[in-house]
Amino acid sequence: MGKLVVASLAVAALSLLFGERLVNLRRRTLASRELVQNHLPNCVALKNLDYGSEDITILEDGLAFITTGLKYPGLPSSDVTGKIFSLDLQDSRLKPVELRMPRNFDLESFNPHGLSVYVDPSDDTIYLFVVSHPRHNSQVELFRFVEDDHSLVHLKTIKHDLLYSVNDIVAVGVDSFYATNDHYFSHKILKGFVEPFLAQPWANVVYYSPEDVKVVSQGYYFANGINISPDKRHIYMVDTFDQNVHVFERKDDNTLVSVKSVDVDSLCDNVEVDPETGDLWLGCHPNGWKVLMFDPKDPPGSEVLHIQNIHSDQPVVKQVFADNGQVIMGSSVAATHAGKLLIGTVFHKALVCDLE
Ligand SMILES: [Ca+2]
Ligand SMILES: [Ca+2]
Repeated sequence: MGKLVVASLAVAALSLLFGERLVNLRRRTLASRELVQNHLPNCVALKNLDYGSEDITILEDGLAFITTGLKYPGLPSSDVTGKIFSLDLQDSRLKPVELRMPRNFDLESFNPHGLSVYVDPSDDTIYLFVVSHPRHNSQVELFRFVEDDHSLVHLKTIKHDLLYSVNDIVAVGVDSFYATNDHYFSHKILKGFVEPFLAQPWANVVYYSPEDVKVVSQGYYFANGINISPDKRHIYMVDTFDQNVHVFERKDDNTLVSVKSVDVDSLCDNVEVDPETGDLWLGCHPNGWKVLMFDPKDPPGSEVLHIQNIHSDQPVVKQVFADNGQVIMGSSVAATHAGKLLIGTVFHKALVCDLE
């Protein structure tokens, strides 16, 4: 049965049967609560990143990669084309550098979203996996990073029927990864109007390798950020609308077994993992309505959460930064290195702050 037929039948049946439950669920998915300002010292906006910095990841040596210029249906965006930046956190100038893209790559339609970096342990080659939405489709672009001249070599474009509404990925090999599909539908209208109305847990996590592609976990409202523990044994996935971080154990065949979920009480987006402590860092949206109904006079705020001891019986979830949107709107990612915190956003600026 086609997805369109599923949509029509489901709208009719569910609105009759579960009207009230859906209203309650939507209320939770767009939750808002009183946001008290909680700022960090010495925050400055990073240069050249004024049109979003949806995803950021930092290598162990302090080299950060940043996607910018996302165009996502229903959210504010600019006409500026998508780009990838690097930022060396060891260099006190803290100046993001635009990575030179290969000539054979279609820059016009590049629409970068989630990203992940894989460093090949055999030769230290740095592979960049970037989710892109050319013409609102979903595909993964695989690049090799050339540090000497700040450029990217395009290796391949990965498309697959199971990669239909990809938000974020985490690489686990030179050409394998886990990806989140944030929606069930890929069509703009169904995705933007029908699916939010239905509010069903139809999002999933997919494992991809050239030999094996499969859904490895499903039943989420909005599968968003995904990342991996430093020992590579666990996967963390954020369900934004359910306000949870899900913890999975990886099996030998790359399937995932659910271990637990941790309530974060905010609409979190991407997740980064500290390579030394294994702590999780989350960029979150404290008010979903304000993101969707964007009004510069009443802007959406930003919130950064830090989770310690996630595998223990009592994980500690702590708010590290909060702003009502006057300084930074729509935080989608937070990542740390050597006492610095980078905060990226869906469509606004990126900040670097001192943690103490
Ligand atoms: Ca990511
Ligand atoms: Ca995301």
